[in-house]
Amino acid sequence: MPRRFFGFLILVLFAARHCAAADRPNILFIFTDDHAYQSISAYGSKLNVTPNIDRIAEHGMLFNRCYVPNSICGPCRAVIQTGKYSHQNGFLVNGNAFDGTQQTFPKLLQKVGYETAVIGKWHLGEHMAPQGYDYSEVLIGQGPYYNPPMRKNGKFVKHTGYTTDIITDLALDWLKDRDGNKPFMLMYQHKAPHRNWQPGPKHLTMFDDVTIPEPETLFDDYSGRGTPAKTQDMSIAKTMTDNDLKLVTPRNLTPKQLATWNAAYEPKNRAFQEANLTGKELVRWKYQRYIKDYLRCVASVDDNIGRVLDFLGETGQADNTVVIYCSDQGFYLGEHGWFDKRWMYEESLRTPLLVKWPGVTKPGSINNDIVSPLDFAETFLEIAGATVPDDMQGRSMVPVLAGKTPNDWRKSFYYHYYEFPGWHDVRRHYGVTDGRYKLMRFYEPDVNEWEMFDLQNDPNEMQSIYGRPEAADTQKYLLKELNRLRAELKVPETDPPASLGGGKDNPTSRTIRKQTP
Ligand code: SGN
Ligand code: CA
Repeated sequence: MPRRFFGFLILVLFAARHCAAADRPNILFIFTDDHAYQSISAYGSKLNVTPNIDRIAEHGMLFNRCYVPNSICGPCRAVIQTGKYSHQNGFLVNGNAFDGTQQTFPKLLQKVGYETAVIGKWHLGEHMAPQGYDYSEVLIGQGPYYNPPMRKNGKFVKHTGYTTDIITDLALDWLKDRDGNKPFMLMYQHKAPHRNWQPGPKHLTMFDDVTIPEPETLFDDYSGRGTPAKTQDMSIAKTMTDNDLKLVTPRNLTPKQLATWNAAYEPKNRAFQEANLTGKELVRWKYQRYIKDYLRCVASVDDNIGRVLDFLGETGQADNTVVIYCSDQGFYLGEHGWFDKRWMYEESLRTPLLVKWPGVTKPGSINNDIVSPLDFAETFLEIAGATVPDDMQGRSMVPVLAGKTPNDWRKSFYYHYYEFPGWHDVRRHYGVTDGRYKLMRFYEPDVNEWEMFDLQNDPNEMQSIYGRPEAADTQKYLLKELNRLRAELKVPETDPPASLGGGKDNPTSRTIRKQTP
């Protein structure tokens, strides 16, 4: 080949790649921790308004059935990185170390010319910079609500201020400074509204003069379910600490932050002490304190999301950016008397998902297909024009986003939770749902029980219908579906050792659970 022609070819290839890169949309992945769909106005919240999160719904698609494969923080994040279930990506419980050398979607995006960054909560092990990112600035472990130490590309840095604001400032700084020649994929990930729900200085007295409605099931007695619901440790009545309830002051605030904090909480706490509440009235007070602090944290998230959406608009990037809003799982806002997550019951199985993709998602559309964070890696790869590897276990949602759900889209979903023993005493379980019916199995030797629900007749999942003669056909069909999915997804018969926490090589094998009797 003559040299001049070769040089010309290189130029054409470079230009083609560059144009293709510029044409492909940016991906802004907004992620929160423990944000319940019940507290988003686009989902019909009776508790609060979230005008900025709602902007994504107004211009995009809202998903009613986004189910997490394993309702807990680190495991959901590992699912998103890999497009694989916990038993395949090796991260089954919080406390596992994520094997960052494995295939992940950001690495594959880098290969096709995307600039990648993760800013905020990571929670997949913090000793090194996350792999697959051109830039990372992440909280260490859970991270605090105020004055967070972080790791910037692996190096320790310390910030002063409210974490939700800081994470947003860092995300905006990165967006301003980045290499504009490539499309970006930014994971902008909040700590909020995770326990212990410390509001920011701007929202400390929000909701002070209102009473938030209680959920119907705040005083659930668990009579319609088995042992696990009765033996959990996640109730507002019994599990919440003085720290959760802000009856003690936080320890890591600056003098100025502390003064603002005390000015807000001291009068409320004095009134509480004087009221001397007991029994149900005390639970009601705890619920109000909890939900208000939770909603205050959400308000700050929502304000900050508004700043980022505004920035995209002001810089002319809104039309070429896919914006995704999601949480690592749902959360109990007093339903069944609970906070926290972990269960395959609706509030923690379902997570909010809103996607705005200008020109693709129909503004204000509502989708009822079963989708999952398991599908995100595949979706992002297709958006970027990259090949989706065969060993990923989800499916690209691109046609779903375009309003053209394929006929063979999944009709049922497999769930599996492993973290027992662990925080909040929720038993290991797996199960299947088709969106209406749900079959769950708690599979440990000492608590080997099944539950089944019909969400149409019993949306709050108060009465298991497992074993009832009139439900026998449904039970049979769900069991068949469960076994089919377990085989298809290659779920091992015995829990992998990593389900014990503390890393894959944990030698303590005594609590490894066999899943079949
Ligand atoms: C902490 C919380 C728990 C919570 C886990 C997991 N306790 O341990 O209530 O379930 O995180 O949350 S706290 O007293 O430290 O707040 S997760 O979102 O990271 O999975
Ligand atoms: Ca979480």
